[in-house]
Amino acid sequence: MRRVAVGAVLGMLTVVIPFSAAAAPADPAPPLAAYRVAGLDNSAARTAVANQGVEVLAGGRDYLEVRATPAQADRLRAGGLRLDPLPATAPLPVPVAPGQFPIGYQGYHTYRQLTAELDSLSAAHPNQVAVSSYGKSVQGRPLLLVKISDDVRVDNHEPEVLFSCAQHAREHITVEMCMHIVRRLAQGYGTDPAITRLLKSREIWVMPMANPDGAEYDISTGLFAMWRKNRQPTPENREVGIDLNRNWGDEWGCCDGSSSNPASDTYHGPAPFSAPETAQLRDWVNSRVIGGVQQITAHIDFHSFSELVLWPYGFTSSDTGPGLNKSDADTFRKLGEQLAATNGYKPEQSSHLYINDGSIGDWMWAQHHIWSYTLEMYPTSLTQGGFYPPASVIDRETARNDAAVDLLLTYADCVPRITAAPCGRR
Ligand code: 0X9
Ligand code: ZN
Repeated sequence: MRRVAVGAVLGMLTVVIPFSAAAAPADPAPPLAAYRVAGLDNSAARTAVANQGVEVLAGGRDYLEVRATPAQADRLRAGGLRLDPLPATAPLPVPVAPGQFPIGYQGYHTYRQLTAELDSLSAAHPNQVAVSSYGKSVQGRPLLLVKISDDVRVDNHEPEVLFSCAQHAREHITVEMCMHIVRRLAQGYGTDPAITRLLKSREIWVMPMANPDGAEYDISTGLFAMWRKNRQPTPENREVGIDLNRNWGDEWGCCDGSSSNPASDTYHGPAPFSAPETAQLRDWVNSRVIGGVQQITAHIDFHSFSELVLWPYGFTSSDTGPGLNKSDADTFRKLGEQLAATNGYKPEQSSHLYINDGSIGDWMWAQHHIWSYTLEMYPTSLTQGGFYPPASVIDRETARNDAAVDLLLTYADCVPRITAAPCGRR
């Protein structure tokens, strides 16, 4: 494996971008630099920047943070935009060993550490925590599934809630979020009355690492690879990886909210559900339809970074769309705003950030009418560590979402009651 340090300085980090030997390109990859693009005060402006092929890392009310080649940066400037380079503010992290998190990051879980901690949690709480898998990744890693309830052996038709994490490889803090949920709920059962009540009336599912191959690849050198996609080879074009959150089958590739270029970080794959990681997650969610009724009523897909609460649709800038009427949109907004009030994130419809098609949230709603939110965790900027905040923030930033998690669980019996709308399905 040949490694090319491109010297892309990203806030806290200098990033080393790896190339597999098989994929060694004739020309070195153009250097990427990080910028804050200012003055983007509407979704159309942000989507236009995203469609230049730059890597969108984060976004807010009137800006995006991107990585761009010099040519892309010149094009954006020529279009009248202001690009502020994001400065390097910290030295390169010190690696410990290939496949391990660097110094300062060891509170994060590798895949192996994740399975070990889940096993010990289920051994300590055998009635509350059951660990299984819903399939296998491209490279054969079991896709981990955790069930949490008052008695996990019984399927008793209570409202079910799903939390999924780390569809995107480098968003390691989301793995910690899912682990924190499992730990807090398991340990709180029988000791914390509110958690005990929730576990007695809900069945909770957690997928702590939806893209294990990508997450492991991201730390495979001992430094961070800034990897986002899965690790699925696309042999004919010598690229690797599908963006799982562009590979879902609702309005897949419809709307310039993803890329058909296998080299892109938002490559949507050759077909909907062409990634085994999305296909098997889909199959598992479909399997929760029992007696014609989808048991899962609410869902959070955790991402980082930007500190946002997002809801469907992502593929259209319209507030309504197929199967999503005005009343649904009001409910999404109301609960989204209440979730955001608990953690200080910014609430908005997903497409209002930028258009994205083929996302998990759009599919969950369109296919199953699951109230699906995307939470973009800490921080808000590359200058605070971007995808790689130090492990010292994990406890604070995962506990920051406790109230949001509990609120979603609380409303899971009837989310529309938040707007006094009827509960039943249309
Ligand atoms: O673009 C994405 O996939 C997510 N942001 S990230 O920076 N983590 O890549 C946001 C997707 C939100 N989509 C919907 N909720 N529809
Ligand atoms: Zn993400």
